[in-house]
Amino acid sequence: MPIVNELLQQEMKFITKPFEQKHIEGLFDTGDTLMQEIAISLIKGDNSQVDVLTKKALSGGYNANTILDDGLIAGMAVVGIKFRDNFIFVPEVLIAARAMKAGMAHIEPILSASGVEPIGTVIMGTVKGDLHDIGKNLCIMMLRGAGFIVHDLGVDTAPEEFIDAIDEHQAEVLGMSALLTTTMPNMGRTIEAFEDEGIREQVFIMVGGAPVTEEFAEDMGADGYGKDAISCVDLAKSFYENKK
Ligand code: B12
Repeated sequence: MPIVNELLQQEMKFITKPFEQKHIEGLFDTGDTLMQEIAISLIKGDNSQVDVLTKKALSGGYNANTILDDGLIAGMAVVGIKFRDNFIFVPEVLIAARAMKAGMAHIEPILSASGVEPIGTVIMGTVKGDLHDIGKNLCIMMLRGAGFIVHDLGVDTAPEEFIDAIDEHQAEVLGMSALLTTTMPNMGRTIEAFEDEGIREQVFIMVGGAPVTEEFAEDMGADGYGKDAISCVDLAKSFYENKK
């Protein structure tokens, strides 16, 4: 199915690389008009419209994950490419991020409302020097929805803060997020800090974020790499399952 929303079609002129055109078209291939409206509202940074449309979708029976993937994340993918290629700048991205949060505010209670016995405690944070938190927050929503207790350390988190939180909450799983190639090495530095404290073996460390790869994660000594929020949950679950 094609991109049916006219404004969204116009956005395709900003996507110049053929493989990215294919990728973006693939994100909208269900041809769902409401999901495309949510995406374009996010791209335009219209947070009140994202708020209204997300509520409309939920009351119309759309699944929270569908809205997240086919509306909000798909829209953010376009924003990312426009930002990288200098069609938009930091203020526009911040406005789009605010719109994303307006949608996520309705989705979070649904994804978090599992009511099951907690599986375990996870500490999550974005590494030192990095202010990106949308992906981390999505992971946290999904982890809570899957039955984990999650302590969110926010952004720009120093190695000692991760160590203190693990100690304070007696957590066994740590998740670090990084979105910048310049801050990715801070994941490795955090792992070294755990080694220096002699507590590396007590903690399962998982990492993620758009520029992070499986290979990079392995090289710096992480226990797991997740490409999205679903794999983040799978990783945390696998740790507890292997412990049994
Ligand atoms: C939104 C955004 C911003 C916003 C952040 C707002 C916020 N509250 O987060 C603002 C405007 C503040 C911003 C600032 C900057 N940004 Co920026 N930003 C983005 C953008 C467009 C989207 C990121 C995003 O939210 N994606 C959507 C989420 C859902 O995806 P995600 O984060 O990857 O998370 C998913 C997975 O990776 C995974 N995951 C994430 N974390 C974890 C953790 C674990 C444990 C696991 C298992 C999985 C996992 O699950 C998530 C859900 O599926 C990206 C482009 C892009 N496409 O990535 C650029 C991008 C990351 N930014 C970039 C840059 C350069 C900057 C700035 C340096 C710009 C500047 N000149 O000031 C600053 C840096 C500020 C800082 N110190 O951090 C570059 C990075 C380039 C590079 N190679 O390092 C990018 C790639 C844009 C580009 N193409 O050039 N940015």
